Amino acid sequence: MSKNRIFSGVQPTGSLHLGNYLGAIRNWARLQDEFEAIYCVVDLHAVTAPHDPKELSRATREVTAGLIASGIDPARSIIFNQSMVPEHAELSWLFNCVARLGWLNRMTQFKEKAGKNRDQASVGLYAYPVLMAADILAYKATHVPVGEDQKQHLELTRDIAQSFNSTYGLEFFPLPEPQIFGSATRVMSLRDGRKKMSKSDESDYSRINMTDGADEIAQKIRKARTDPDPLPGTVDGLAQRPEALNLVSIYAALEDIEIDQVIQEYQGQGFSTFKKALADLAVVRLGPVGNEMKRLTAESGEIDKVLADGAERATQLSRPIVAEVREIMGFLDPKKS
Ligand code: AQP
Repeated sequence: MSKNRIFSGVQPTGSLHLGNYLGAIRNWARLQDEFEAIYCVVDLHAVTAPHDPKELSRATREVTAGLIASGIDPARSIIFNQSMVPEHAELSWLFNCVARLGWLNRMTQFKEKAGKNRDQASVGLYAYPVLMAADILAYKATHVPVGEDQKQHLELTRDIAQSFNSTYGLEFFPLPEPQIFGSATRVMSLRDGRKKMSKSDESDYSRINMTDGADEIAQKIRKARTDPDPLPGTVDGLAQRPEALNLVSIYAALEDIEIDQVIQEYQGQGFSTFKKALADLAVVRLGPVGNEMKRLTAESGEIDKVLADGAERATQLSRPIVAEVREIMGFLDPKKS
């Protein structure tokens, strides 16, 4: 029996950070055994906000290096950049004509990202979830690893698939299921435990980049915001302490253990001791990944080869699916008549 297929993407909008690693990429590497996996550097999504062209190509290579260095094997899984496979943009347009304005108006990420200056946001930022639906359905992916923040977009993908199927009276698209990890980690900013760690945060001290060296990692953790109390004796004791909870959660994720176990080991200790242990652990876990990323990006030919090969394999999968969509919708192909 053929394996189920997963699709997931990451934007080349800046430097990859610990949140991307623990919340997504590390898990994607683990899913390769169970699924046929397609991982996409979603560069078309990255231009929904103003961008620097040189930085886009640099970040595209660096993100690709991050995927490989985190254990995604380009021989087993498909790794490519979205703009190289035109089926994404084409299917996205067709889905723009399936999705309803009311559905998009409910998307909270657009509201957050557009902020108060909504009239100045790009149409692309508004239609972002429709492109995401096209990314997934161009491969008839059955599962999508998503964090909490992307669940609403996956619901929209299912709505689009269902609406397409019922309009044309076919079971053409699967309704993709979220693939949520038991230990999924939402990593928060080191400066504010209520905000997620993000590439676009102005402060570099808010995040640990995957390419940060040992000294930078240690310094950022040392300077991370905390409160004056020692670590509590139970997980409930972290409830009103978002910064403390964040650091304990990061430790648990890096060590692949439950938060409870971290609490048992460090209860009653102050943050100077705990931060030192966390920094040591982060350096051990992230150091080799960051070094491999640097090695791979220094040899840009290697990355470009992976992306070119991945785009070819992705095209082989998506082209016949999108051709069938065209036919179902009634577009004339004079070459066939
Ligand atoms: N802080 C986080 N904790 C856990 N998971 C996270 N992800 C991102 N930040 C965290 C997950 O990483 C995957 C790729 O995300 P993305 O780069 O495509 O987009 P994003 O979620 O918008 O990430 P950023 O860092 O916040 O980027 P910007 O600043 O450009 O918007 C996704 O699976 C995401 O859930």
